[in-house]
Amino acid sequence: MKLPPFDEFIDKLKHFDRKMLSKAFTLNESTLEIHNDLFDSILNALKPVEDQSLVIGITGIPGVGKSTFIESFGSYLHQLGKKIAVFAIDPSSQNTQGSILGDKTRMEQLSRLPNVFIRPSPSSNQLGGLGLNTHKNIALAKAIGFDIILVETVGVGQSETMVKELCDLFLLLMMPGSGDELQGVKKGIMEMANLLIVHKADGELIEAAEKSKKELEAALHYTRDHSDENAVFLYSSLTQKNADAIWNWIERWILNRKKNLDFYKNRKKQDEFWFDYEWKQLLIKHISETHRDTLNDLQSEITKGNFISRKQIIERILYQSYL
Ligand SMILES: Nc1nc2c(ncn2[C@@H]2O[C@H](COP(=O)(O)OP(=O)(O)O)[C@@H](O)[C@H]2O)c(=O)[nH]1
Ligand SMILES: [Mg+2]
Repeated sequence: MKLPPFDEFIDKLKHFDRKMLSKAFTLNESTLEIHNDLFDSILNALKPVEDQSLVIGITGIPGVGKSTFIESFGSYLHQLGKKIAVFAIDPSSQNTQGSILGDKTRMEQLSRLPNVFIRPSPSSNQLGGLGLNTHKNIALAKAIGFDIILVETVGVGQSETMVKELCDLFLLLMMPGSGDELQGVKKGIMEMANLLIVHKADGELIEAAEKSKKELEAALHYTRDHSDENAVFLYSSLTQKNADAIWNWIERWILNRKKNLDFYKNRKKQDEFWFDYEWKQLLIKHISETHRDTLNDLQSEITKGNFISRKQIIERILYQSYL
């Protein structure tokens, strides 16, 4: 990878240079340690900024319109003068091919706007199945000075929990339609969401969308405290109807969270979560590299049908470490 001198690199990043942003994120997603080191130096060099960013996680079943929502609502936010970065997180999928193509075409207009940067989900194969350095990409986007960072969950399963650990506000998109359709959303996700949006509230779907909104509000009434009570909106990515109302709600909600310090407490907890995640990942990587032979030996024992106790695994690995 061809890179400019460090200071020039930093300067270009501060000016939202698309090519440089792309290179920087690649350094983070790379499996090469020197790339990761350079990325960390960049992050460190940019670090002491006044962070005004807002990270919004967006989830919902495939086809609910997450990518289209980002294109539509992102364009609305851009009109308000916001600098926007978009990421996708997909820890479960082995083949993200479809989503990359889908995201690219769905976010075409948005991706061309100035001060907007879209990072498609990395192909996990290329990253040895890990490549979950999205939290660091987000840290860089914050440090550079993006105002709004949108994170789309691509896979199903783990990704919602991961995104929850990355965002200040968790938004769930729902299909218009009643009870049965809602079951597509896993239990617990609805409780995790701070804001619910019944999407595709346009054309023939308007009536169904309004009905869903009422049902959701009734359901939430029993599970939520009063501050969250009205957090169900209708939206259409085609008409952008309610974009103002949604954005006003978000601004007020965030302001409240900042006032009562929950916003900052949540970020601190997330930093701790990712530190924990990171050192474990690094340890695994380190051990699989430095103890390849031992691990291979143990594996061939298993293949032969031999029993290996946990204690043996630990002893073999630690014994070798202290040789
Ligand atoms: N009628 C209508 N269709 C939409 C809207 N948003 C997205 N769609 C359609 O829903 C489908 C899935 O959208 P996509 O953004 O790829 O969903 P994702 O899998 O959740 O990212 C596409 O065919 C979109 O054109 C909307 O606001 N109204
Ligand atoms: Mg999508």
